[in-house]
Amino acid sequence: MIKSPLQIARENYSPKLPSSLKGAVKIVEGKKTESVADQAEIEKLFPNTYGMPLLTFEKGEATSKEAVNVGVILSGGQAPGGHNVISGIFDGIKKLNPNSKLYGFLGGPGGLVDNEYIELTADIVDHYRNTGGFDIIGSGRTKLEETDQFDQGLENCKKLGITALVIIGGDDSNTNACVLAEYYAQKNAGVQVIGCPKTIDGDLKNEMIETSFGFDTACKVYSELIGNIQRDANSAKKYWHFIKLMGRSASHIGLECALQTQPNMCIISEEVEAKQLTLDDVVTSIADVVAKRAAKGDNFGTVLIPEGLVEFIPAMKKLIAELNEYLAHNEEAVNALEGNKEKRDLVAENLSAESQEVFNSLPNNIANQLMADRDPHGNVQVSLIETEKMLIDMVKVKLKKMKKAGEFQGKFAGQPHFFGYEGRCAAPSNFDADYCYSLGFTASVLIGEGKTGYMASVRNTTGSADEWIAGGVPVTMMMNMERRHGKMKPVIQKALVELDGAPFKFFASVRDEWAMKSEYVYPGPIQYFGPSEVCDITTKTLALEQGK
Ligand code: FBP
Repeated sequence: MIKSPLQIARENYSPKLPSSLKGAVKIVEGKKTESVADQAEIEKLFPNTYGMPLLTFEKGEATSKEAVNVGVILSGGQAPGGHNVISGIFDGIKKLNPNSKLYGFLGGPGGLVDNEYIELTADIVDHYRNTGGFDIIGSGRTKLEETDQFDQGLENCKKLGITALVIIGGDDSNTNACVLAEYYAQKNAGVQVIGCPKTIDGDLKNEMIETSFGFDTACKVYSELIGNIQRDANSAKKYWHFIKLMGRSASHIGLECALQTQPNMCIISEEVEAKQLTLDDVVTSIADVVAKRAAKGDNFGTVLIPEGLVEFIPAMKKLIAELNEYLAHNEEAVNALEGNKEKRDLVAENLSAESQEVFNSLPNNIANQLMADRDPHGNVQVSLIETEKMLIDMVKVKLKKMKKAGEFQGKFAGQPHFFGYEGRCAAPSNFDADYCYSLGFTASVLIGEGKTGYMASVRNTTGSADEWIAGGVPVTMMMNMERRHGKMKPVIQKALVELDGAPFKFFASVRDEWAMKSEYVYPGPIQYFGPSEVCDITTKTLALEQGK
């Protein structure tokens, strides 16, 4: 493989660890925990893993540990730093005992069930240190939730002598990891399960998990690109750039990128829902800013759009729920039809009058995209919906009307963009490289201490890495009951943007000014080597949340 000079230099980067993980580690038990809601139901469903104490690590006395065989799984979408979680686990279990072994299940959770794996030796791991991507073992979206899969997985672990699994994933994957931990504990199967918080979306966070890994790098990459586009916009002064950003339901990525780049507008889905805005309200708010800027001669600008926006517009949300329900039972009948028009007509006939009206008012391509295949969790694949193009078209129509009414004198030319895959496999920033390595190392300590049903946690992340607080959080602590596929299920509570949180409040206090001025910020590319205040900086979201 030909490596770039940066790749070669990054291979030699030593990720920073919290001081408690540097030598021998002592584990300190904190208070017993409770789930965030629905305590009685969750306790009943997780009799073996409910209520366990919080754990933190401190410097301790060296003790000898037996060798362990550990299996690791990467689950869901890629996020920068996954390879460092794996190298952290590898170094951590070798520190416990040099004869420990690490196996990687291939292609996501399905690899555990199908017994597809490789042994991750030093040669392999060294090759991937501080690199982006999940290609060391691949990832996948197979859900681990059936007891058949658990039993098959257990059999495969037994064959390899694996006594602990680390599942690196988002809220759904960690929910499933917790169910698996409970199942194995109940069976006395002798396999521990530890989770690790991954997702660029930033929606797996709470009091004990400050951020999911990958969010930092992905946002920095998107912000670099947005900054470049803004500089182009401010130079040519002829385009409005509509930039959709990944993040699934939550708008954390959009908000963070706005804080980093100061665009003219950033729509926050959670606010749209709270204010019960319609699609027309959103379009009008953009058209108003376009018209006001045009009045001072600025026929250009930037609008950031979270990828999940359509799901947060109440009428669209209702439409999507009806589509999910109808398609779940009638997918074959719809797919049997040849043309998209026929498909749309059949689907429309089976919607409520209100949803039918919304569905029929959408541009055809958007209606088609809303009918496309669901992901394995039954959700609309929001990354496939071209909201950015839809909004450009709708704003154009609105401005035409405004022109006729004498409310807009100017030009409007929209350029659509979608940033998602560009950032998910970028080389991890120093923050993600350090954070991920620490999470992996933390997982190895939890394994060495015989823990199960815990998620690796590293806190105080706006401080220097030395002062980071490593430990474990019982996954049941993050759970509540939610309706999924028509049934109440225990799931990790998804963290959406809080409208009374510091990041949003700050944004809300400055956005009107950003809308009219063109005081864009150009963050430039991630820096890996150089002054710490440039290279080790955290996200604005974390800094604001922690009052820094
Ligand atoms: P995870 O929640 O699995 O981390 O995935 C994040 C994400 O990048 C979302 O932002 C996006 O909607 C989705 O994955 C895209 O999925 P796919 O990779 O299957 O196209």
